[in-house]
Amino acid sequence: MERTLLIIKPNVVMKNKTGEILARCEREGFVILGLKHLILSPQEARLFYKMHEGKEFYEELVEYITSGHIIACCLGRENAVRRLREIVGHTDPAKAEPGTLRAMYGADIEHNGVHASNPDEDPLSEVHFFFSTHELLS
Ligand code: 3AN
Repeated sequence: MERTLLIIKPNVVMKNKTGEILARCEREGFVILGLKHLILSPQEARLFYKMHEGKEFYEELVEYITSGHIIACCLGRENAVRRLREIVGHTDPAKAEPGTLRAMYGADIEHNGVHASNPDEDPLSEVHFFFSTHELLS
């Protein structure tokens, strides 16, 4: 079973939408292999978003992801990485297909509500940023 990482970002956690989003993922055939509720430190956030360092939105991205509790979730199913990206939708909620999570829960491109691992950016290393092997269902 392929694994990927979903993050529910602070404004969506605050709106009490975590259960809805996880239920949607389960309906789409994902198994919740690991789940954590946490606040990232600025140092952790900088490390997690290291590939965006230097871009004009980097500081704001760090500020947003550290602004409150997030949910980190390891999800598994066949073709998990690509399928979750489809369900999450375009980076900019205004351009996301209706019914995708960013269209439903994102506010704008800077506050787009959820993160899903990018197939080109080592999804498993993102999973293990948050979870050690013994914390995940096998
Ligand atoms: P995605 O999360 O769709 O793979 P990335 O990896 O390009 O998008 O960007 C990571 C995060 O950085 C996005 N989820 C979004 O919050 C933020 N971001 C990306 N592009 C912009 C932008 N042009 N302006 C503001 N924030 C952005």
